[in-house]
Amino acid sequence: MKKLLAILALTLSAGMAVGQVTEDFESGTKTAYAAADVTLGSGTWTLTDALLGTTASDRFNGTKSVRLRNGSLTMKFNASTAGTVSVYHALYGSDASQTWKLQQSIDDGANWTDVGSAVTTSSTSLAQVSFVVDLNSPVRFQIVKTSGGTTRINIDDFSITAFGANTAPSITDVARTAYIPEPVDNLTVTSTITDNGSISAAYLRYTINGGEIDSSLATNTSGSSYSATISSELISDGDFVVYSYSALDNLGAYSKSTDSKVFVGTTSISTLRVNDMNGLNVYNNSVARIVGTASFPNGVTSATNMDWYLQDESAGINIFKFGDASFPVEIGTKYTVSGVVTPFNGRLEIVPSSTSNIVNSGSGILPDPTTVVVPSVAGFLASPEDYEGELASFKNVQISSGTWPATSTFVTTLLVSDDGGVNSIALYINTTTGGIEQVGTFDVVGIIRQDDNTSPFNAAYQIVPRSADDFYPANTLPVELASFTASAFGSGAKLVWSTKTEQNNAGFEVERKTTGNWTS
Ligand SMILES: [Ca+2]
Ligand SMILES: [Ca+2]
Ligand SMILES: [Ca+2]
Repeated sequence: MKKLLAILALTLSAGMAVGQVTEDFESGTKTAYAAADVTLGSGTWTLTDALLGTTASDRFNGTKSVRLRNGSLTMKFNASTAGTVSVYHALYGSDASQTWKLQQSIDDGANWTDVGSAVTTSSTSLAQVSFVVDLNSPVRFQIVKTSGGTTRINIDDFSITAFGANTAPSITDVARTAYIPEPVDNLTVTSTITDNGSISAAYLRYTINGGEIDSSLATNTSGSSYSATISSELISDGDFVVYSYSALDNLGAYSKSTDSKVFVGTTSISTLRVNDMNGLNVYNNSVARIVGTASFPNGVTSATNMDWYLQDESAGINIFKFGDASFPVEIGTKYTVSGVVTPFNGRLEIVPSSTSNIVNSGSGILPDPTTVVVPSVAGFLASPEDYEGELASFKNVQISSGTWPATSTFVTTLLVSDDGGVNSIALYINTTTGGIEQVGTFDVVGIIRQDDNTSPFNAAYQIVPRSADDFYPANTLPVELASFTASAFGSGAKLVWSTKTEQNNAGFEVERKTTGNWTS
């Protein structure tokens, strides 16, 4: 194994020397979208409605990439020849899928023609795409957005090989056979690997829970298709697996695919909620399956997109998906959700690719959907990230800034405080939730949402009630039932209930009636 890794390391540098033009977008600075030239390592480029992005929502290798909105990035110099053009692309932030194309000019940028077909970017993981050009004369290139309007993509590591040069293997279509690998099954990953010569070896490289890199030899199953597995004996429920394909060609040129990241089986929500020192979630772009109870309904905060919350015994998380704003979600029902771990403005989301990845599992016993009773606004502000995504209750607050809107068609944010305005938190209300004006002191229940677009993402938390029923007179926040079921039990009846919140509650009194009045 050590020998293999040494060979891979040596050939990595050999492979990189092949490129005639390589641009990693690391050396320039451009912070505004307005069209301007920027001097980069390879030469001068014109970025039109594009900038060099460095934020947590940008996807890049290194520390920068181009963030392209509705424009283009264009070389202002020629490559002397061109064999293959390769480029990495990914969606910016949570932007929707969009398309772009590569164009070439053989007359110093006077006229442009398309190279290959338009490319659709639909993933938030950087993926490489290659275009065969094979032109033995000077040529320059540009990338132009062709759809998506003001949605954005990131472009990185643009490279042009010389005409006739050996190119490293192209690895595409890296795919797991199971979206969520189960601990009892081998984790099988397939890929397509092509080369201008031939492939001498291909491997699946992986780490489990951040351990040492291991690899398993890939089998050439047919044509350019490869398959490799990680044994089920190596993986358990909740394990975090990072893997990629690597390949060597007959001349020793080496390629590696971008990393894929997945949690095996079912993962607790708190496992996913780990941020680094800059407030960036360390599992960004991983795929995970979670099981919990719906704590916030769909359709309250967005008329166009799915936006609700799921909470398990450990923590809460936002479930977000473009479209499907009317997908039915019942508070208190258990759901199994699989999707991509995606931080957005400090808010941790699971983004399912389809509603088929949201399964109502409500017939089982509900996990206890504990509503966190916040000790005080000051207590909340001491560690707000502990509450983000969870249903929380605040007692004895007053509006400390802003005025309850007069109309019933509003979205507004007020500040509320329980200590006369010394410490305050935002209260988000809209048509659904703000129907009853709160005067004086009151209690309120809501999800803790975050909307902070600046690292380290430790500000801009707000309470978002689920409906007008989430407001209560001061210090009277009552018991909220999460579930109540009755079933035959011998000649009697078995009653099972769980609560979301209990304030000032002495206990429960069960009454029954056959005919006439209720009796204890
Ligand atoms: Ca870069
Ligand atoms: Ca080759
Ligand atoms: Ca957060």
